[in-house]
Amino acid sequence: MEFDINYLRGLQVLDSRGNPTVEVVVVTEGGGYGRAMAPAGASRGRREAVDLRDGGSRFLGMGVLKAVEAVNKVLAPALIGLNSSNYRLVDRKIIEVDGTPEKSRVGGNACVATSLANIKAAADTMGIPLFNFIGGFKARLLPTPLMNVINGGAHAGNELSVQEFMLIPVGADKFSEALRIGVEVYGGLKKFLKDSYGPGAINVGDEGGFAPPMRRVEEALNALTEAVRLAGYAVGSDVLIGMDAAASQFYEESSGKYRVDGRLLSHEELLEMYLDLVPRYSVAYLEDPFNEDSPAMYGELRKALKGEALVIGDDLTVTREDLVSEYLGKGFIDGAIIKVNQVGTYSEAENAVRRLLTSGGKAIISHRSGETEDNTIAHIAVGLETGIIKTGAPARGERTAKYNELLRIEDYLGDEALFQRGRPFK
Ligand code: 2PG
Ligand code: MG
Repeated sequence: MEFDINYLRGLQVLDSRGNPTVEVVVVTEGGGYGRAMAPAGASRGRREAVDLRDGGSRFLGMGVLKAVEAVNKVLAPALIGLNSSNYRLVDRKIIEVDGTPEKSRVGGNACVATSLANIKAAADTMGIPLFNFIGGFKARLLPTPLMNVINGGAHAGNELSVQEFMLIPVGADKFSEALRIGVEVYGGLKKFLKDSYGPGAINVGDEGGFAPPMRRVEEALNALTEAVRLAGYAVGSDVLIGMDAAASQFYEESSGKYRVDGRLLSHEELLEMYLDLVPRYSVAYLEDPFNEDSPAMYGELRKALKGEALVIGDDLTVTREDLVSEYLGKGFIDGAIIKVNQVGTYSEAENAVRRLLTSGGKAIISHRSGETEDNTIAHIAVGLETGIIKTGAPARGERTAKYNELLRIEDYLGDEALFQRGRPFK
């Protein structure tokens, strides 16, 4: 049978931080070829799938030879002979042979690379782009990009507590135009930071955004606002602003408070801070505004915002269908970040996306801070028609790999391509 997997092999390669990661190649009887690489997060939710790392001194303990061995000795024998296009069955087999809730036996890194390589091999066997395999020939919606242009938190060597400051180019009719706006504002920001903070301020962090020596949330928001103006656009209509606080990272268990801008804030004080910033800076998107053990606070914020900005879970929801369903149902969140490696297999991530989209929620297909040149998430965003993608600054190859693939998909779709001007954030 041409779709049957007849070759499946893992390899240790490097990610964008120079850490080892798992690559998997799948080939089908019909000659379909799929290759995928596992990304890696720095600010990880506690309930995420666990990556298998070797420990010891080689690669500073970050090696993945154990995970690669699990691909070659555990997953390959179980999957060879299965029909790759029946990817839900393939993923179920991965889950079954791993047998742990957090994929800790073969490793989440082994699982995600295998699962994604499999769908790519199936698409290639059919001779169609991956986004068509995922969403059929009706899939034609290009996503609005959330572009992280100022890096802080676990992604940068500066003192910003908030991890990501994003620009959201909504005043465009096409993905490529939105990307152009993003690139121009990124350029404006570079100039502003250099002029205001000196040349060291344009060094970049893990996701290609600048990592200026800032201390306060408002400094970053002011810089973004200036950058938008310098590029000739208007904040609020052409460009909106988003923040991923990744608040678990600056939450102190001991005091039960958040360390932000050199202050210790209670849950309520942090909520007040967001309520103050949102209208003043056209903030339309707030991700992980509270620590992952305070879901009800997300609900409080969402209620108080009255739709002015989206409240989005990431560490809170870790791409699990049960968690997105629960928190969306309770009205705590407007939607969730989707990272295949948080949950371990493509079909589990797809389940979370479908649950969100069919329940009126937002699903944001996302990269990790540790990435590779793998561009699969571009196809997942278009295939599942989520309308939103988060994949970093328009700089550094592992980030532009995704943007460039979206440009190719837009070009391939031609007049058929759809883009929602402003829409995903109303
Ligand atoms: C996040 C991600 C990606 P990391 O928190 O949303 O931007 O970071 O991959 O480090 O978890
Ligand atoms: Mg996040």
